[in-house]
Amino acid sequence: MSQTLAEKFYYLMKLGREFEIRCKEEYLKGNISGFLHLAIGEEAVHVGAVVGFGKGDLFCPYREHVLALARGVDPRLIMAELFGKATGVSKGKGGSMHLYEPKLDFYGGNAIVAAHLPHAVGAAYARKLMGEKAGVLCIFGDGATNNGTFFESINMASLWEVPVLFLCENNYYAIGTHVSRSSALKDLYLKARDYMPTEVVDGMDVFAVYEAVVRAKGYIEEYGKPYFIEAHTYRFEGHSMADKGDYRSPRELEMFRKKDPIDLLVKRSLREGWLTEEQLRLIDQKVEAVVEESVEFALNSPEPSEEELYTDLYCGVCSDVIP
Ligand SMILES: Cc1ncc(C[n+]2csc(CCOP(=O)(O)OP(=O)(O)O)c2C)c(N)n1
Repeated sequence: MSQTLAEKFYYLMKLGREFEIRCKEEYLKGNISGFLHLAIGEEAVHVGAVVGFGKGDLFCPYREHVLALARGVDPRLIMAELFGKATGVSKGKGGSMHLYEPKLDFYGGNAIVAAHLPHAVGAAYARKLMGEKAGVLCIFGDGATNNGTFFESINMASLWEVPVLFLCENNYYAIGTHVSRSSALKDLYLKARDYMPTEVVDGMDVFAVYEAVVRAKGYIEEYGKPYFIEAHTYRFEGHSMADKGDYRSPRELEMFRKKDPIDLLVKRSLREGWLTEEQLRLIDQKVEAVVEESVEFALNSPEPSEEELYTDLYCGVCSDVIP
């Protein structure tokens, strides 16, 4: 079991890491524009949570490439979306912050901090009304817990008893503001403790995240009620490509780099005999090929047509404007 999981975790975390390193390169070449928020350093939370939760709806914030990959969204369609191409997962109209794949119950990618929390509660309410058990996984950052919609959402989820797992990814920063300068309560799980069961996990340890999420999923399925996890993690890059992240000291960065979630998984897997050097090398080769193929696909894909500007809108108003 641990062996199979270790292999799956390593593949998805490494895919997420290499995919994002390549995104950074393509952004610098000018192939990707707009916003680009990387999750390098946070792969254990994203992969552990998505694999652990399994079936159910997934709502997430704008730092969602690795979450989409872990969910099974085709890497080629994600890369094409980042390139703004018609073949992209959101037809090239969403970009990095708006990856969306309803076929996989992936409703993530939201630009407005904490705006997806009420959506997640609404979806969980709908699931409950339909008599479904699977529930909803809702991921958000530490900064989001200072937003009014956070408190409204945990209140309604608790009051209505809906199956939603709130997963707070505490990477200590909201853009350049440290959590100690924005939150009166530094232990973020305390904000939810009076409403639902809470726990804190080491977000650099993919097994710890996975196990906590499996536990939480069992709870929300059995009782149909919400649950809250705070995962401690770190982003190695700036907030977005527009941010160097130099409000953090080299010492702090160094300290967290020693806890690189992929390095930790590799060391543990070799020590426990779950994976060999040879297996790791083969997975690396596969990852390299998948990333390369996704860039080729994106480069060779067409731009969206002009008519696309008028599709997938909320109402028919724009149909009068089509040239
Ligand atoms: C409602 C709202 N307020 C402010 C912003 C500007 N903004 C974009 S990202 C961000 C920081 C959010 O930090 P956090 O929730 O911790 O997520 P992280 O970037 O660390 O993953 C802010 C304030 C926004 N997008 N939406």
